[in-house]
Amino acid sequence: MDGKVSSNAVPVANVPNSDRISRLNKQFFVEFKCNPSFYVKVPGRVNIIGEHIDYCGYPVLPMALEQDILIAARVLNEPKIHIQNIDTKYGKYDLPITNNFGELEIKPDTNGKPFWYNYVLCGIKGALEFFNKEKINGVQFLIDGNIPPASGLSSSSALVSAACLAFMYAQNEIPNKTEIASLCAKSERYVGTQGGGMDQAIAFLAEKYSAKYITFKPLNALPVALPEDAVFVVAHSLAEMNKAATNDFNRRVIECRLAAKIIGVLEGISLDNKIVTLSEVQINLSKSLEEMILLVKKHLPNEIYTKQDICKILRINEQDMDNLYLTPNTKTLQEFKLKQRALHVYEEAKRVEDFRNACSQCRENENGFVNTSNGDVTQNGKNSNKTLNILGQLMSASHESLKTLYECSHDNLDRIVDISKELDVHCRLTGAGWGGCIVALCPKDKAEKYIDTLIEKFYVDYCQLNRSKAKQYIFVTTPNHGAMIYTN
Ligand code: ADP
Ligand code: NG1
Repeated sequence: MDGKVSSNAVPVANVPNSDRISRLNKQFFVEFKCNPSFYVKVPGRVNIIGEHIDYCGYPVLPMALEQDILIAARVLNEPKIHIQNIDTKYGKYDLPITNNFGELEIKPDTNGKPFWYNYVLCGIKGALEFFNKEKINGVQFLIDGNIPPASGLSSSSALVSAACLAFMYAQNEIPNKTEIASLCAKSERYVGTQGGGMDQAIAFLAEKYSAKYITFKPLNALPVALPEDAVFVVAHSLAEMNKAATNDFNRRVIECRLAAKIIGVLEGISLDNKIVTLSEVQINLSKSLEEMILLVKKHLPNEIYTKQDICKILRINEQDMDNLYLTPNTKTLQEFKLKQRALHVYEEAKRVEDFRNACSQCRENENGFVNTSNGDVTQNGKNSNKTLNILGQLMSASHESLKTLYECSHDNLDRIVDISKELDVHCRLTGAGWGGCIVALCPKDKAEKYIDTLIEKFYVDYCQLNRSKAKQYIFVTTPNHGAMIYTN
């Protein structure tokens, strides 16, 4: 970074004139008795398909939302951090930075749930570790977020990423998008979860009007043109789940690690004691996803594996297993589902490829006709119905797999999926799950009826909400751009 601005740098623009910025300025003055010197904005995201596979090394297909985390910031000449939130339910936090920046402690509350400002500290810790500066400026942050929290729309990563970006800019650094995305993926793990990097990647690499096909190693984001005659509807299940407060998320991560290790070992790959992902094993074996599915069935036939079973296969003792493969919050687990998790991952990775191919095969040419990959030229409407159907089926299959193989759905999510099916609309849970939101692919001409039906049948009848409240929980979304810095 070193002060140079690369062509891939996070964009800097003039401060927009908006009610939200005015409100933030007023509150900033009340809290800190001065004006902010700059702002950063980082969007949430909805993942269209490719769930729980980023941490296994497989590509995913998200898009950025309109909802975001906006930070108003001021640079301080002394090494202090003051963090406040516009929403008073999030208390303030003050920290003098000691000389030893590496010791910024990020600890949860006594119930193991992270404090909200831990996510901000993750971002700052990442930034501090990244550059080697003798003099570090302090910051005052006032945070305003409107991404539904703990709902699979990546509020936590937007908060980590915004804090990291703002802290870097306060040190006069304008980071490169790919570098800061990787840095934030790593630094969010200080909160305790072993995420794969999808959220931070789309937060920085998103572009307006297109979803992104994101690959890891190396990190890259290619545009995906979505069908023009459909919209994506996001609906909240009214159940929230903080990923870092339980071990459900990390359990899945380590189950995938163990499955990868066992397949690798039983296929005779020399892996030492390294952690490998399911995709690294596939690459190492030079097999297709279909062949990997067969290998899962061959090498992982059991419904349940105990710790002893796994140690026996890997020829290690339980202490080695704890130290080499488990996270602090999964060391007490005794039973693991390896076949189910690995099957989901390989099949979901295949669905992402199929989804992307279906999107690219249905491109309109200038004549209003559609060129398909097999050379057929068909009339737009007819072909597009077929594509929507393919995409929809893939989304429904993804949900079914997350529900049965990955066991990360929730009754409310399944209820929304069932109501959607009655209307022939395909949808799936998005984000980590166990609550949160669904994303539905809905033909444009059906969207109004679909939203009305969900309001009536799910929010009003099933959840007993009134209609006007219900409307806050469901929205149509289009792809937004990624993170920005605003200054005058
Ligand atoms: P998500 O799927 O939204 O990323 P997580 O469970 O990973 O959910 O993180 C949610 C947590 O992020 C919240 O419990 C809260 O601590 C923090 N958070 C999200 N949005 C805000 C906000 N606007 N202000 C303060 N903290 C927030
Ligand atoms: P959400 O639930 O939106 O925070 C999490 C992970 C992603 C990915 C998805 C499941 C983090 C920060 N995010 O997203 O990396 O694994 O679950 O696909 O851990």
